[in-house]
Amino acid sequence: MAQKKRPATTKTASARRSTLKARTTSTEPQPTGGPDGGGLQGDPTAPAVAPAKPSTAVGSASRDSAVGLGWAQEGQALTTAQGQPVDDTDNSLRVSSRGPTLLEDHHLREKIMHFDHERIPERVVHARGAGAHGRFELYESLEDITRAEVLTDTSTVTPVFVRFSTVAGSRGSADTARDVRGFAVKLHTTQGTWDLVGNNIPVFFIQDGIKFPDFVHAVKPEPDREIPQAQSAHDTFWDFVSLQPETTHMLMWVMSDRAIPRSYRTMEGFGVHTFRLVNAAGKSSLVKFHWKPAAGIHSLVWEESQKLGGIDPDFHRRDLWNAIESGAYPQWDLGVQVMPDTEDQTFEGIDLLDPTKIVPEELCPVRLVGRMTLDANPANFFAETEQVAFHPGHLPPGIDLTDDPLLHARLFSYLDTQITRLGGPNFAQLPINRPVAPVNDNQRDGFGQQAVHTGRAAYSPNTIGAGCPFATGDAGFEHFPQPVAGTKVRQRAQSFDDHFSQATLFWNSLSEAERDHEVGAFSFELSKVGDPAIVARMMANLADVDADLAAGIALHLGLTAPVGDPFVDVGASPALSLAPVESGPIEGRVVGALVTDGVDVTGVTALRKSLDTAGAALHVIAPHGGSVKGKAKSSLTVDATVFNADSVVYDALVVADGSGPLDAKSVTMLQEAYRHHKTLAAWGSGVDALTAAGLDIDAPGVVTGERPLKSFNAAIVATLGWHRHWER
Ligand code: HDE
Repeated sequence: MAQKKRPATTKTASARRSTLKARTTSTEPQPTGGPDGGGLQGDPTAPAVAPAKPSTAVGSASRDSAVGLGWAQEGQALTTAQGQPVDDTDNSLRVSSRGPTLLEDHHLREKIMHFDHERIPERVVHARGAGAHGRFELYESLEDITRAEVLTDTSTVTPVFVRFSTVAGSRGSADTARDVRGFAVKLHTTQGTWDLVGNNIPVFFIQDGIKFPDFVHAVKPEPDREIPQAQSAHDTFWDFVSLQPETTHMLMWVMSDRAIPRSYRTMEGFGVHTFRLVNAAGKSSLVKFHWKPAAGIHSLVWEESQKLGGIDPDFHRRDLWNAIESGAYPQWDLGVQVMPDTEDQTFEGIDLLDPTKIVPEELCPVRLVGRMTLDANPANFFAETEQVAFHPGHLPPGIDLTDDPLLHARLFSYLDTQITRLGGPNFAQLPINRPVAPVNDNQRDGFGQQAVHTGRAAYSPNTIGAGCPFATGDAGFEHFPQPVAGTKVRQRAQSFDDHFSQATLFWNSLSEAERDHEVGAFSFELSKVGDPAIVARMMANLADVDADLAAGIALHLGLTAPVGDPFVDVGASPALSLAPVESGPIEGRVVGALVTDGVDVTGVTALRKSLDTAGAALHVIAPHGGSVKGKAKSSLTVDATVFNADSVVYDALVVADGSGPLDAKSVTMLQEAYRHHKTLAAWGSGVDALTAAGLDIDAPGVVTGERPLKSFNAAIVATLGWHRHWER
């Protein structure tokens, strides 16, 4: 997979610090207003009056004024929710020090009452997630095909909030489970919020939203025993998908390395559905949206992802947080595949309304137009990441929908689910959800109303409010006037019937290592299914994808592979493979250095510098905490000990000269990193530790040397840039 070629726009650490400062100082209430009845009075989270454009400061900074940090907590003294100073919060009011507690203790009752109601329902899907603030900058105008300012005005900096998630697990489940990842982007555009609520996989399991509750019930823990958590490896999931062959293409993706990403930063994002862009002349084009990660697309290996589930269930959340805190800001380029809006809405024979189909990049190249940078962590997880509410129908003028039946069901669902999850219809007023564009919507009252609306005219038309707010006509969002005619039916189009050709295309496009992983994943999952009839049905479907795939799985399961009837001549799409074609960037990677007393401190320090320059971090791992001694009074601070470190949390391991002999745990870590195809390096006597661990020091991805010269450190950086060494 080619890496991105665009220049980086990463900010410096000092810029990051000033962003943080801005976040903690923007406590001033903003002016409010609008024509009669339109403003939110006394709402300290309201944005400034009708800005023509959001601030050109970085996205997160302009976002901060809306989030209104500081408003919720003022002054130094502890108070009740009513602002009454609290004398003592450690002892309840009682009759004598060992007597009954008094109902009169309002502070106790208020404190416990609030605590009792701290939880809100988690999302029914995508419950487990992590978010970040950032900015989107357009570098190529799409004026030819859309009138949306966010895609035409290259001078605008659009604030964004992104939430990544898994689908099946509950809010406390492990990050690294095999699953699709949600990739939901809220862009606060000058013309209202644009939510691009996508996934890291470009297709979906089902073609019609009416099947979504069935699919989700099948993948979630089984209802009698509530087992298993965050896993598809169980009977009900495979029962459903084996009966629903339209899932086959998506299953190929979910059983691939895409479903166990190394990091949120190393995932692609996809809008999945075909959307429509409409230009100023009213001409419509069909588009698919892509996010291409600057850090490349990389994954874990299955054993690693399983172990991480126990060793660090927050692995992805932590990685995102740490990358942003360290200034290694995650970045993606926004790309569009643009296709003509023809009468049949197909492209090269592919039905663009079928969400189980991709348009291969080789048939329709992705045009890169802008860059998203995540540069600030949330100030409060609940207020922002948990309360953010996305909706695929939040679109500015110039971006529009198509008739994809999955998309239409989503348009209903997202608004509906927030009412339960966020407790009423006013969730758009929550700071994280408030548009940067001015809001004047005539909506009034309801649970959780934060605004003090003024004026008498909350209806339209009116004269009492001088006609305000008024509908904007052509300047507003106009639905594309697509002619529609037909008979009401419960039917799918015939052009949705092919469920296998692109599954075969996907298989054909994988490298040898990726195919091994695919076979391994199917074998693992089906080995957990208790009902042989389900496995047999699934094997029959997979035989229709590819004979080698079915044979490989059958071998693992001890079965005879069925004979299928796969499509022939579907070719391959090289863009679907994750196999890198060159060494890529290593920003945000973490290298563990195994050391003991006697270590070559100068060498470790030089390596740390080289990694730091490339944006990666080095952690010193020693048999004990504190520091380790080198030669001539030098020492190194220890970041992790062999007791609390594990190979799976590192991208590479090095053994420094002067270290050793290594303890059994360290030896296991080296062997595991080797088995997981990671970069290993050692210099001086550290090389002996690799040999003593039984590792082949001449194997690909193993860097050894006498001394940590500049060229040696550069070789480690370059080797790390390949991410994994599958040849081993
Ligand atoms: Fe969702 N989905 N979905 N989905 N989805 C939700 O909305 C739904 C689908 C996606 O970080 C829910 O606010 C239906 C496709 C993401 O907050 C809910 C259907 C794609 C997120 C819902 C789909 C997605 C959600 C749960 C079939 C990729 C997390 C909480 C018609 C293009 C957003 C919520 C976040 C969340 C319904 C299919 C992506 C229940 C009915 C296809 C990234 O409304």
